[in-house]
Amino acid sequence: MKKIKKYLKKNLTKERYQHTLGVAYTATAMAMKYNPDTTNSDFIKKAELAGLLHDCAKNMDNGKKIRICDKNNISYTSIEAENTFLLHGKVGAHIAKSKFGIEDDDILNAIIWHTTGRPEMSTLEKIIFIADYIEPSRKPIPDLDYIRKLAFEDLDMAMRAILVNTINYLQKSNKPFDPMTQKTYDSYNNV
Ligand code: DGI
Ligand code: FE
Ligand code: FE
Repeated sequence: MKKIKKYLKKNLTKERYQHTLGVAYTATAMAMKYNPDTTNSDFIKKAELAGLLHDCAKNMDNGKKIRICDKNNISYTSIEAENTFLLHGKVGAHIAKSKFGIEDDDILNAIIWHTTGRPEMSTLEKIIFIADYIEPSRKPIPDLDYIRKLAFEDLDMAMRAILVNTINYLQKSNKPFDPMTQKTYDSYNNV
């Protein structure tokens, strides 16, 4: 944990580091609420680790992210190549694994999918996706405090509310959709 925080402090902007700590403790609190096995705190620890590492590649320069993908056989789409910020999850998971020895697939997937989501996410994946959106230092977004409450009541309702906001935001600002963002949205609106 110390080594990870040191890396983050060095490689992230001050604001991004602050956001990261916010996601880590929000995810920790959510994991306390949604822990599937209350005889131990493994799940809570996983949420903290995934929260700490989810944006570890966020401030990396674009060329470096692409080089890391190419070197390590991490595939990416043309949309990801053109909007390289979409790659910070995949590259972040690679750093989590190669630099910090994280092998747990649930943690790695939570990092990989935290920006676009994906259909049929695990509880940990949902927690990181939601914590990323609601952590205390997030700038005000429509319905934010309503979603903060939902997050501790019903994970899927919180997911749906965030996806609706995200799709609206992307449409309004004419940003290209990653097909996975659309797929995630559709999966929540056909239930
Ligand atoms: O890294 P963070 O800023 O903490 O959060 P994030 O990784 O969830 O990224 C959030 C941004 O990603 C937000 O501005 C919405 C945007 N986003 C999510 N899905 C898509 C997307 N942007 C584009 N262009 N396309 C998407 O499908
Ligand atoms: Fe992110
Ligand atoms: Fe984030």
